[in-house]
Amino acid sequence: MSVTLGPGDALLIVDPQVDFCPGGALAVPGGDAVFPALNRAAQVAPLVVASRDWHPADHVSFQARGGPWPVHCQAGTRGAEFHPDLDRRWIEKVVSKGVDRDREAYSAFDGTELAGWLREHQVHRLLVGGLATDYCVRASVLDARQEGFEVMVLEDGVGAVDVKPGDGERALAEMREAGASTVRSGELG
Ligand code: VGL
Ligand code: ZN
Repeated sequence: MSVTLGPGDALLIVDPQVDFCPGGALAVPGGDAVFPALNRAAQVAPLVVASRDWHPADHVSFQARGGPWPVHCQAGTRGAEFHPDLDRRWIEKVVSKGVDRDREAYSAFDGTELAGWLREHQVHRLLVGGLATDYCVRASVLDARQEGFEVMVLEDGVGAVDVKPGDGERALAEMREAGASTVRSGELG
């Protein structure tokens, strides 16, 4: 089965950042394996947008404040940068999330101008990949469905934290349940 991208389609790359890749502060196992698929998708997508986790130094999600996570994706630091393996040439728009010190925001739609920007660009279908499947990809896909977008998840372009084994698979099942389909980068034309 193949999927042709055209007008009305956009690729959303969720948090393709250094800290979510091996060697980073909150690494997804094998997280850097998503880049070949993401880069292939970016090359054929008519429009590409990326989100970034962009936290203040004392963010509520950090363990020092009782949150679940080590310090990660602190705005302006190396760990918050897009991973060097990401082909950034096609990215037209970057949205930052998790910027309020007292509020967690996993979804790329949460507190950002993303939905409006996509509508302004006549987007009705989103191809979504990035990190991590079980947190920010999941939340972004569920919000995208709520916002009325068609969604395809790029299966070889996502990676899970898997705090509990199977979290990534369960998240994918939830996204399908919400009406998202899945596609592999090799099927894109
Ligand atoms: C994420 C945990 C904490 C993500 C962000 O991008 O999936 N996960 N902050
Ligand atoms: Zn975060």
